[in-house]
Amino acid sequence: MARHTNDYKLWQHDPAAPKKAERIVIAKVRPEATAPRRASASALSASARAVRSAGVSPDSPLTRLLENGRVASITPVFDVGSGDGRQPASMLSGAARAGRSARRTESARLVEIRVSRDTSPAQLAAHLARMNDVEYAFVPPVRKLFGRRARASVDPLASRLWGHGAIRLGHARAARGFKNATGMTVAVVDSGIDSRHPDLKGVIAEYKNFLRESKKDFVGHGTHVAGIIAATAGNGLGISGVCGGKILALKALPRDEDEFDAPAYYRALRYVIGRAQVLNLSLGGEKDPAEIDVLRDVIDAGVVVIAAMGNEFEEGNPTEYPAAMREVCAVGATDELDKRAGFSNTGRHIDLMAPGVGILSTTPTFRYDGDGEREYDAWDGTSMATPHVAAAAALLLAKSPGMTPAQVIKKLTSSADRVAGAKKGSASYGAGRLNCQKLLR
Ligand SMILES: [Ca+2]
Repeated sequence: MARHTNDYKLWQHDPAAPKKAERIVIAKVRPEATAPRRASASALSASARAVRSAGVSPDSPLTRLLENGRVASITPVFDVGSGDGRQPASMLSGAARAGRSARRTESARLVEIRVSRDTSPAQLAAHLARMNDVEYAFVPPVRKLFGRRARASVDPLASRLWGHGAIRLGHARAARGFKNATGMTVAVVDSGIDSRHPDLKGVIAEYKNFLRESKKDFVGHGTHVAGIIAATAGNGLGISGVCGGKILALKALPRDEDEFDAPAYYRALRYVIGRAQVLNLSLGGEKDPAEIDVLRDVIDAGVVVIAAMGNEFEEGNPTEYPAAMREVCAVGATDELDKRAGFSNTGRHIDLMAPGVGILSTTPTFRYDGDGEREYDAWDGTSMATPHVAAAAALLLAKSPGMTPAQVIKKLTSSADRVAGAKKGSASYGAGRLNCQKLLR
């Protein structure tokens, strides 16, 4: 069905007002719709100029939506030509460069459509999806974080860093030729980071806030994830991270899930291109075609993307994205006995497991999440497993800089320990539990 329709039954009022995060529609316009076919700029109406600035032809039916008031604005998600899409050529290996295709610009065709108050976003998306000029259109699903404070923790330091032992990090570090990931940058798209934490000082390469709220990490989640990857080792304080690399801290997840801002999230993902070698996504949600396009661009640019399986095994075990993308490394959580944590989602798309129960890491030094334990605390989640693997990927790239994302993921899985009888294709354990000693051998 690609015919334009004027059936205004589409525009019936929704009984339930959509949440703030649901007031926009994301659409991908077809390339042929982006070239204006007539009229100079001065001859165009204000609406036509607005859609043209979004990279859409003024001839497009999208212009009519602006003119009849169904749509408040149409803007490109990415400011093409700005730093957002800068070329990462200097960071790419030959193989990664050769693998780059026309697909690289797919995400440049995404537009954000702000819906007028009396229009139903879901109905508008369905209407747009039927237009010839539009490849897809949808109300973006929210992205939620996959880690939570272990509420009962009374003595967090007692739990220590058992995860480092489980992934054989000490053995890996003791091996001849071991190289810390000091030249590597791991991007953390998350709730922000407490950049003043004494164990994260000097670790953050760049901090960018994509939201309109304060840059502070009010959730604590991003601060916890960052500490697992790169808390300073040997400074006489708290804990140490797995890889000794730098963090590209990108705040794109709000304090309140209802405030989720999909375009801001996409911008944060694409910002990673040319700035980091690994992207940690301790988050997920329902399938989102724009996220898939943006992440394919990121991966085509040579970035290894590691994502959490999700913590809802006991609540129906849903398939979470972006972990379910084939090109993304999907990580589940194990406990100290190398058993799958009860909350850790399963599925055919799982790549491997890493420690994710009672993981001690950095937390904000200020008040966060109501009454969160300050400075250090032990948390549970596939969110905590994922950064163990992201940091291991950075160690592997420090040793072998030319590897492509696909090669890195293959090596992570082929070197994993087949705990609990894990074998290739296991929906519970994937290839098994991360083993840094075998990974870096
Ligand atoms: Ca430390």
